Amino acid sequence: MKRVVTFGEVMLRLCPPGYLRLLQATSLEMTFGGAEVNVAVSLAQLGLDARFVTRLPKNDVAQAFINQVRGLGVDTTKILRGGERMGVYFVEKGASQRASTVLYDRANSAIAEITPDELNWDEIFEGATAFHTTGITPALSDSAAAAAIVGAKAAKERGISVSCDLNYRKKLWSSEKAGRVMGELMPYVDWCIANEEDAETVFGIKAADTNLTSGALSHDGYIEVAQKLVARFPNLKGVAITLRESYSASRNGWSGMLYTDSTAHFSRHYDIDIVDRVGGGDSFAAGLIYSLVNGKSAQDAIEFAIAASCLKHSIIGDFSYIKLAEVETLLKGDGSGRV
Ligand code: KDG
Repeated sequence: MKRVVTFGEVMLRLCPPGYLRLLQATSLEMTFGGAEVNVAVSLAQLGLDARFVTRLPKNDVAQAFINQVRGLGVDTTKILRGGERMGVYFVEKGASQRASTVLYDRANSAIAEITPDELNWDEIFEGATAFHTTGITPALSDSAAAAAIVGAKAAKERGISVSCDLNYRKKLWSSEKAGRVMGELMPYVDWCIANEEDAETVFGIKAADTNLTSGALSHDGYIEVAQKLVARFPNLKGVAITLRESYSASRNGWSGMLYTDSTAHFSRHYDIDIVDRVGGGDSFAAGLIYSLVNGKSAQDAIEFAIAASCLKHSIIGDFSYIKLAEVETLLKGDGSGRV
C-alpha cells in the first residue's frame, strides 16, 4: 500500500454543544484536530497508509488521541513523546450570518518545542511516496519551522512527492514572517495548496481582479494566482485552489482548480450545506494527495478532491470519516445529493 507521511500539530479541540457560545457553555465536547492530522485521518479513511508525525507529551490526553487515530487506521509509530502539553483549541460553531470562531491555547505545546534533530527522517520516510505539511507547522515556533523545512528537504532528496497547504493563520504569525519562512520551505514543495487570500498574505501574489472583500475571483483570476506561484517557485508541479463562495455560515458554493503543466482544470460546482467547516480544506488536500498517489489525471484529481471535501462538510469535527466508495458515488451523481 502507498504510504503518505504528514507532519504537524494535533490539538485537543473543545466545542460548546450545538451552537452555544463559550460564554453560555457549561460543558465542552472533546475531540482532536489539526490540519496535518486531519489529512492523515482522511487518507486513512480513503484507504491509504497514512503515517502522522508529531510530538506529544506523555500523558493520557495525548494517549487518548493516539488510541483514537490508530483505531481510524493512522500509523502513529513515529510520534515523538516529550514536552509538557498538547495544544488546545476552542471552536464555536457559527450559524446564519454568525461565523464560526476559533480560540487557540497552544503556546509552548510539545511540538512547538521540538528540535529538528529529534526526527529521524530515514525511519519516518521508510516506504513513503508522499509527504504533506502546512504553513501552520512552521508558524508554531522557529524550531518547528526548521523541522518542517528539514522534513520537506529530506523528502525531496528521497524522491518523495511533497505537498504543502499555505494555511496562513494570522493568530500565529505575521505575513512578513510567513513570507520569509514559507519562502524557505517552498523550494522543496511539488504541489502547493493555496487560496487567493493566503497567496496574497504570504507571498503578495494576487490576481489583477482580486477583491478580497467580495470573495471569489474569476476563473482567469485563479489561473493568474497559480501562474504567479509557479513563476515564483518553478519547482512546483502544480497549484490547487478551492473556489469558495460564501452564501452564509452554513452554506457555500464549492469547486476547485488544479493548475499543472500550464493547464488549469476546474472541477464541477456544488452548493453545500455545512455542519462544520473546519477540516474542509484538509479533506481537499487529502483528496488531492490520494489522487496524485494513485496516478489519476489532473481533471479526475480535482474532481475527486472537491467531492471528498464536499462530503467532509457534512461531518461535525475536524476529521473526515468519508470513505472511498462515498466519494465515488458522489462523483457518479448529478450533484443533487441523489444518485
Ligand atoms: O485546517 C483545519 C485547522 O485550521 C484546524 O484543525 C485547527 O490546525 C488548526 C489550526 O492551526 O488552525
